[in-house]
Amino acid sequence: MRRLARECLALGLAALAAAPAAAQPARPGAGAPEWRGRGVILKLLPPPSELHATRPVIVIQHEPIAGLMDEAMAMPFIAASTALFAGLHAGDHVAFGLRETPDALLVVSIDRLPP
Ligand SMILES: [Cu+2]
Repeated sequence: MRRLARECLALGLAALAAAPAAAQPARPGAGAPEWRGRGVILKLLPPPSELHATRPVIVIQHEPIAGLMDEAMAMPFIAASTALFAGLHAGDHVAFGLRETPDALLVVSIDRLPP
């Protein structure tokens, strides 16, 4: 279980490292989420940050995501836009949407839930 979580984190970080700066523009047309998850925000990192020089990153302690990740874990995701972070803080419980794009698995929506 722990090993899987570490591998997923490694994959997430590899994806962050591979995401080209050229793809930086926020994508309002990112489209409907392919997966939906729930979790707690650990970090909101507008660029530049310790995890990415040019793209916004959110670190989430997420519950299992049906069809994508069978395990709960803490991991970073690239967000489609820094604007998604407005009004949110570390510790907030959120529901979020994910969409696969050619350069990254993107968080395309974030909604705060009651604590
Ligand atoms: Cu994960």
